[in-house]
Amino acid sequence: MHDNLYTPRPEHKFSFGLWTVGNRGRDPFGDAVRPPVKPNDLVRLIAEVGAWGVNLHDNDLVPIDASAIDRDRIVREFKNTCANQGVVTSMVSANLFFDPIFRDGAFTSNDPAVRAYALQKTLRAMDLGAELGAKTYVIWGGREGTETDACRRPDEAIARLRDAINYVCEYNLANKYGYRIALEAKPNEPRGDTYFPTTGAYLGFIDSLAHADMVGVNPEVAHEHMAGLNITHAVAQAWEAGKLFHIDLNDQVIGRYDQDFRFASANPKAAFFLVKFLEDVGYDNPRHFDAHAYRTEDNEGVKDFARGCMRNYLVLKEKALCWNADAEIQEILTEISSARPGVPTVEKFRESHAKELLGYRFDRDQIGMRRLPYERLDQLTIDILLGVRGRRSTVNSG
Ligand code: DIG
Ligand code: MN
Ligand code: MN
Repeated sequence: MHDNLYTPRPEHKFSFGLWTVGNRGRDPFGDAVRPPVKPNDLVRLIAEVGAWGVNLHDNDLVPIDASAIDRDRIVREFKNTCANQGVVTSMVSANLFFDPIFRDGAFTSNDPAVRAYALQKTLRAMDLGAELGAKTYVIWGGREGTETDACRRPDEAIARLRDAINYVCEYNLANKYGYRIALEAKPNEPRGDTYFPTTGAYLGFIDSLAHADMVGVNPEVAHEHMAGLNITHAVAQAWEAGKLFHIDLNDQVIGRYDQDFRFASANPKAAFFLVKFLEDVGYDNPRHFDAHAYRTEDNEGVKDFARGCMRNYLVLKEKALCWNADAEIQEILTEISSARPGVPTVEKFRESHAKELLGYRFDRDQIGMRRLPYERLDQLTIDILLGVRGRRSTVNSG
């Protein structure tokens, strides 16, 4: 009975990029270990494991030098496969990082021709995504950065990126594509330092855009972890600002290169609080697993990887329900945040309130004595995560 709780369904909006389940295991120190899988077969794999959507960069599907006729045939066949498999194309992006022309960036490159080519490639990727029905367009500036800041002033790079995104937004409007543009941050790799290294940096940038309402963020777990940050805090800030348009779920050991591990496989506690947040607030945009199988896996292992991403999300979703339903946890939460009779609280400013606040004498010692049983609260969380407490536990919970 319980396992159908962990069976992915379309309403979960789980998606995988062609480059994730199609990852061949290449790394900086080793060649591919898995045979290539064609995009249409990857869509079949995505359907087989029970996911809802597929994402792609332009060249994951259409080779960079494909003729117009080949491009149209490839797109037509892909659309048919997606329709037959019941898989939606939920997000699209342009690969502005693999071809050598982008070795010094794309939109922020010093070379005006490179910046123009990056824009052309982006517009064509938007056309492609619109044909496939995608409604989210992700911009990940993987090469937008430096190894030495001698190459350009960072404020010039910022201005170039703003010009490009403003142009993209105008193109979106002119063609009535209806995209929401999601900016994805990463602190480094493949560049030594990447502009806009964190989700917070992008949140501080979006309001300077001409069409800020059309632009949000696509936080990635591994990327915030690489920066040593708390992914749930970054996601909460984006949500609170109405800018959480998309999310890249995976996992990562802090302080390492971009590991793109199976979701929740490295730090299940951090993943739990992220899932709890997303479910508590009713996040309803795609849940994209931007991750890949261990290099040690064969193509069957890739399915284990994909199933594990979705299973872990759903297991943690159920743990969040247990946590929210736990009477002792809820009692602690009420106790630690209750107001005190007769003691002022923070309210909207008004003269009379400020007068009362200024005239009140806070008893610091008495207030400071409130117990904060966070050890107990966190242990209850760990007990639920380890399965010794909660709705399914048969053990007397300690
Ligand atoms: C890497 O984390 C980036 C690229 O794979 C892609 O552009 C984006 C969308 O998931 N994530
Ligand atoms: Mn990544
Ligand atoms: Mn990503």
